[in-house]
Amino acid sequence: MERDAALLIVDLQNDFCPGGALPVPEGDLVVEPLNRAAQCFAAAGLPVVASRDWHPPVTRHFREYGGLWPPHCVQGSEGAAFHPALRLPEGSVVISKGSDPERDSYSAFEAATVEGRSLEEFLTSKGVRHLYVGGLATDYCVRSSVLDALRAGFAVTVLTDAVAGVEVAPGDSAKALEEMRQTGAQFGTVNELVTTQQA
Ligand code: VGL
Repeated sequence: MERDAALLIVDLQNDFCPGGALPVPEGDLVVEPLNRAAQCFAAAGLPVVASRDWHPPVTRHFREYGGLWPPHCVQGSEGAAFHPALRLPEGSVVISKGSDPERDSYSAFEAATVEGRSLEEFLTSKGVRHLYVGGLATDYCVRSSVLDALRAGFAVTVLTDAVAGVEVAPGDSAKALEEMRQTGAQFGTVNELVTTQQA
């Protein structure tokens, strides 16, 4: 990776994995490649950011209150915890989103650090210009985060072997990836990253 790169791991939480409240089929398969990617970024001294969905129990995001989804990732619950096999390197930054009960907040660019800094502020303060993105779900939070990153002027590489989609309708993930590509995202894989880094 370039010196101005950072890794964004989107919403790798229990509720989005098999057995969770809003499971992404095979969502847990992205844990292993993202562990390798995170290790690679940390070893290079580059930032690793992990976003999490962090909803209050009552929010318009949930079906019962007018939204699309069953309750998931409620603040402090087991479902909102990161997947137990996810290994975030020391110094990784966790950002939370979805706490405003009036908003869906799919995008990590709506998330904030514990100190209340936005993702964009954090990345800019670190001199980051190129974001590598993996996580869940391709057709919702990954999509929104990637499109916002491009709009904010970052170069974006989607790690295609480290994303998985909800697929409310079959083909949603492919459609989302195509939209990201047309908006300017590049595609890569964790394997490529790790191999180039070792070379
Ligand atoms: C997500 C659906 C609802 C996601 C969040 O993380 O992609 N998907 N809320």
